[in-house]
Amino acid sequence: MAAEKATRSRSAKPAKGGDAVQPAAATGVAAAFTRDERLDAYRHMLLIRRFEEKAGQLYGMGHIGGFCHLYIGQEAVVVGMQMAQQPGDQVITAYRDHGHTIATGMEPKSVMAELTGRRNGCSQGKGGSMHMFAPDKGFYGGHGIVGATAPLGAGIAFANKYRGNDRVCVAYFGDGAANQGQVYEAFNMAELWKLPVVFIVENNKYAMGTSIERASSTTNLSQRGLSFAIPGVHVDGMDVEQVREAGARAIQFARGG
Ligand SMILES: Cc1ncc(C[n+]2csc(CCOP(=O)(O)OP(=O)(O)O)c2C)c(N)n1
Ligand SMILES: [Mg+2]
Repeated sequence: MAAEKATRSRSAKPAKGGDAVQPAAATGVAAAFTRDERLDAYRHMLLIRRFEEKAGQLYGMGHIGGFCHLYIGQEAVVVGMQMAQQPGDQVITAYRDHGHTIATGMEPKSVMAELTGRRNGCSQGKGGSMHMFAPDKGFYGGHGIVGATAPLGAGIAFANKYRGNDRVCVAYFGDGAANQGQVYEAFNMAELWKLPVVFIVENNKYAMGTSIERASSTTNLSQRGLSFAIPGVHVDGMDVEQVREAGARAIQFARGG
């Protein structure tokens, strides 16, 4: 009872800048969301959505230089995964990274300052949209090279295993990236060395202008790891509860080696 009260008062605050998504209170992988967890998830998804809408406007007005890839529509993926992680677990993603920076607890002001090229941005205004970084929050970027987050994520997981720190790295990439050779080299090493890494394919059905049907010989990307003995599940990325549940199972599996 006392523990429940403490949880309530902690998460009853509105999501504001710099609040990371809270890890799930329950340890069971199939546990249902509590009311507070639902609110926390909703507030973070909404924060990311509103942030991205503003970023899109500012880009259109010419205040954001270079690239600006928005995460609108994919909010439930990073928020659900973040809830499934434990403190200390790491995240690495490609260039569609504003949602990941906010979910891991980066101050939205410093993300916006980075987008608009200011010195108080999280990368001193020199990285812009694709190159944000906050290792103190377990966030390892923000990478412009499509597919590279698979081997980089496996590398972070290799370091975790070497150090015996019990951390898991969650490595995101897109459906287009899933056709790259380096992804499969990383899959092979990850399974061969039992690295604590979870690969998340964010399948938004397009890679630039090319649909997945035109670019991929098989379109159920969750099965791409099977020939390396890596199990995978297809999850509805619009459903934050499904994402957390599947993510918690995957993370538990990866942490077990
Ligand atoms: C190695 C490499 N090849 C090509 C590109 C050019 N490029 C930028 S985005 C993109 C499509 C990636 O699509 P996907 O992985 O589905 O990610 P999404 O943009 O849908 O999140 C490509 C080919 C790149 N950045 N890096
Ligand atoms: Mg895509």
